Amino acid sequence: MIEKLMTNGKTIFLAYDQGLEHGPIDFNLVNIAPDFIIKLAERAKINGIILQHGLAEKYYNKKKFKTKLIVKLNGKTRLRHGDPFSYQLCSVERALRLGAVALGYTVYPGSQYEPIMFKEFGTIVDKAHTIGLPVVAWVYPRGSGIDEMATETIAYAARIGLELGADFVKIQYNGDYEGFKWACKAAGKVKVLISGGPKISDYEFLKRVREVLDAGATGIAVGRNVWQHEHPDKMLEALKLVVYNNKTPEEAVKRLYT
Ligand code: FBP
Repeated sequence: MIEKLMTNGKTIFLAYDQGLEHGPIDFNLVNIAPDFIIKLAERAKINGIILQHGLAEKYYNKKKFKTKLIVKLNGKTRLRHGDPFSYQLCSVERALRLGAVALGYTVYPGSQYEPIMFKEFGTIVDKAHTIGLPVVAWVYPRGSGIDEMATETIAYAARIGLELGADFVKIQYNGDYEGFKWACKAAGKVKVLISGGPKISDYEFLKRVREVLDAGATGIAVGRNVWQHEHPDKMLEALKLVVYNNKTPEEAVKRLYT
């Protein structure tokens, strides 16, 4: 199944779980509509869309849609303070019924709740791998005293994905190219994806994507830099040029203006 989540050996997932993680502050009157985002992914023919179970149940039609569904099994809001803890909200069985072909789960290493999330994640990996479903781990080291954007922390996050049995590990990129090569090596056989973060300029974003791929990443699982774009279809086309067709950010950025 892992290969079915790739095109030319690379992966683009569209993340749309921010409504829970950040709240509607991320959305405008257009991208606040889940069906707008699902249709966007359908038109672009990317490798998958990441949804919480609530959105999947109401908006994802497993008989109709070709875009593969990744159900995010845990989640939290930004309203709660202190060390992050993201509890499992959706079972593997429910995700399967909703049409998921892969599962997602966030762990926050360094949080005082790390052991609970690691344990839950282990149970999910066990169940998922028994039935042949890949698991995507968001590994975001967070908690007091943790510099989550330090190169060493990012490489540690990648390694945690490998140690915990993930198939894809989603980590952050701090712009340290050599450091990211090390992080990708630390992930071993686990496929490395990056998150996009808050919206940045088109060129800067495409350049970051090029860099992580060159450093050894398999792809991206991004949201805001796509659906907050004025022309999200064009941004996805530009990303496909970089990710699937090995183009430079200079070549891809032109796609946004044609
Ligand atoms: P973006 O590309 O919009 O950053 O989304 C990636 C993602 O991992 C989402 O799946 C998730 O909702 C969000 O970032 C979490 O971001 P954070 O915890 O850093 O606020």
